[in-house]
Amino acid sequence: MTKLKACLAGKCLSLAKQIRREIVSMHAVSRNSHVGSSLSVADILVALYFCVMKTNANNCGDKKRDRLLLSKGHASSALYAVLAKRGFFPKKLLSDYCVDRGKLPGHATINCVPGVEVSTGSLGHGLSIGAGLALAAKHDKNKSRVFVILSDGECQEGSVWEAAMFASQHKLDNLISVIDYNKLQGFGKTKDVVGLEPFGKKWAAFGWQVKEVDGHDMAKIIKILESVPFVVKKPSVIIAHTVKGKGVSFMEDSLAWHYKSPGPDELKIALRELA
Ligand SMILES: Cc1ncc(C[n+]2csc(CCOP(=O)(O)OP(=O)(O)O)c2C)c(N)n1
Repeated sequence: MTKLKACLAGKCLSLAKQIRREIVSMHAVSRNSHVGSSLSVADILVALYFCVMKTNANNCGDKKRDRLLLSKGHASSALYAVLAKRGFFPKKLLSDYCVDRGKLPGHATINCVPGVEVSTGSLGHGLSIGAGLALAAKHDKNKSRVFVILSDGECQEGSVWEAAMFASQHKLDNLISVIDYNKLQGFGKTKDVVGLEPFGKKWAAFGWQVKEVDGHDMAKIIKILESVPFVVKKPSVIIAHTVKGKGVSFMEDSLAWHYKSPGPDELKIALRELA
């Protein structure tokens, strides 16, 4: 890795820590669920918005921008925190997250603030929307790319696989799916509910080019995201191995923190660990 790349990855790691601090603080105020889901995906979002995507606060309406669809829309606190840090809207709005009359709903909602591309939260829709946007970009001979972040539990839904077939049929190499594979869903371990393995082979069988990565190793995430499409005329999928609740010891890999939100003492410990 060059010195410059190492420096960039280091900067992103520090940004991800700041984002995690915002996330736990937002959940402590709103007392909303899904803090673990947001901590899980923080590194991926930082890498995309700060290193990889051609998207910024000034090109929100530009047809040629890269787009990010957070299909696991219940992790909206992570998306809002990253968008605020990237300058899409003032950071003070984060205190509006999921509170009465607040501007930031608990599931990612289009038009609530600049930068949210699509409303999500009903799992299983993001990849279809992404495939449609990617196909439209191809028709327009527009080089913009569409990144869709899926959760593992969501990949149990048939609609994901319909979109996967459609994308390879149409050779959508401008569509990139990143799977936040934290191995926990709402009611237990993914492998005990409906197992996904052999996961990579399934995507490959649906015509996607597959790579796997440690979803918390910033340098590796950036490197792999920068190398898309992996193959011309094929959609790319990155299976990112992650830990739900990453960064806060008592939230890590704990089903309870899919639902719980930190009280004042837990917030203090979490912020200390994320210092
Ligand atoms: C279609 C649909 N069914 C149920 C839910 C309720 N729900 C919210 S999060 C979640 C599961 C979360 O697990 P996973 O999808 O693996 O995401 P993670 O939080 O682990 O990233 C469920 C079932 C939903 N949002 N959408």
